[in-house]
Amino acid sequence: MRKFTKAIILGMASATLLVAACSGGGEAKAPAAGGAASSAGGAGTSATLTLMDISYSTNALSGTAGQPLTVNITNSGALDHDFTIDKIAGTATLDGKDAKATGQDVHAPIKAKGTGKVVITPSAAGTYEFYCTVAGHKDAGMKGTLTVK
Ligand SMILES: [Cu+2]
Repeated sequence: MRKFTKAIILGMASATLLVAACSGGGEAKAPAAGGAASSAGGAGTSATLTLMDISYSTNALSGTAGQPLTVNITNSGALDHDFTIDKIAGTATLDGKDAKATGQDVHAPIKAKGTGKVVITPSAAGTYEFYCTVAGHKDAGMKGTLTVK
């Protein structure tokens, strides 16, 4: 009687193992969730701006007060150009260095065929004109508006 009971228990145990083996090993596992969603990254936004002879690739940039706006600038022209904002409260850097200049809160000169990374963290919402200070360039159309919300 005791042996018989033991055999039943062993039988049940091995049946359970078989079921476990089937359900576990058979099907291909779905890829783990996650990995699809890219991380939101840090705060702030970025934009690209190309300086040409004589225009900007865009006349409209936008940012958010208190958050860094990174502007990746490429000068594709044969002339030196710049990206300048006379008055905007906050901080601004060009390639990691303070981009403030006399009379200008942002002044980022970019040599012909050069590049630069401007990071502006405006402290207040508003609209700010950006332009090229090289004589005649602003009048020729090298200007635009940065809108900060
Ligand atoms: Cu210019």
